[in-house]
Amino acid sequence: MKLVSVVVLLLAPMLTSCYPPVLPKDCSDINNNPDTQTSGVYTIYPIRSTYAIQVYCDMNSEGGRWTVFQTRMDGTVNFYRGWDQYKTGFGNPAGEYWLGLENIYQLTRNRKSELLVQMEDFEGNKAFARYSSFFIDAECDGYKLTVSGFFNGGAGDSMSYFNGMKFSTFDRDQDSSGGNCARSFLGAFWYNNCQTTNPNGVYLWGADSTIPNPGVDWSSWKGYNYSLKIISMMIRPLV
Ligand SMILES: [Ca+2]
Repeated sequence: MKLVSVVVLLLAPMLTSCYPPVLPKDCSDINNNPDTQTSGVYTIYPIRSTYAIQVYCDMNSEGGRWTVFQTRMDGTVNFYRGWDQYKTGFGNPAGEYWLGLENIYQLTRNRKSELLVQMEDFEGNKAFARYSSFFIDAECDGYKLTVSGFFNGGAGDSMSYFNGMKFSTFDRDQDSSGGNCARSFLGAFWYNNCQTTNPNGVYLWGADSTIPNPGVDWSSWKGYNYSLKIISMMIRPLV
C-alpha cells in the first residue's frame, strides 16, 4: 500500500499536467483571462490545436474581444494581390494585414458572429459601422458573404451592398459587373457592381480624384473620392 501511495504521489504532477491547455479559438476566448485584456497581437487556434495563427485582438472598442481580420493604417503593405494571397492572408498583424478568407471562414462557420468596421480620416474624425450578423461560405462557394443587421456608428451603411456576393480578386472575377471590379478599383473584395466601400484598395492619403475611386473609401461617410487614414474590420462571436 505504501509503495502505491508513493507512486501515486510521484505521478501526481504528471497526471495534473495531462489536462490539455484551453487554446483560444479567437480573441473572445483570450479575453476570458483577466490578465490578458490588452489590445495587441495574440496567437489563436481557430480550427485545431496544431493550427496556430497570429491576429490583432481589439480588447477596447465597443466592449472588446474583437478578432481583427483587416487593417489599413499607413500604406506600408501592398493590397493589390491575387486569389491565393487573399485566401491564405498577408501582411503583419501588428500593422496592415489581411487575415485570409479561409481563416475568416473557419472563424465564422461555427460561431454566430457580428462585424465591426472602424475608420478614421486624416483630420482625426472617427466613425464606425456595426452588423449583428456576418459570415462567409467555403471556398467552393466563392467565400460568399452574408452580412446584415446594420447599426450606425456615424459611418453609415456601405457594407450591405455586398450581401450575397462572392469574393473577387483581379485573377478571379466573381462580381456582378460586366467588367472586373478588382481591376477597375485596384483591390479585392466581395464586389457587386462594383463597390460602396473599397477597404483593400490603394492607400491614397486622403482626398484624391485623379483616378476614379481606387482608394480606401467608405462612401456613406466620406464619399467615393476620399481614401481613409485607418479602416479596420473585426469580428466577435455573439454570446
Ligand atoms: Ca465581372
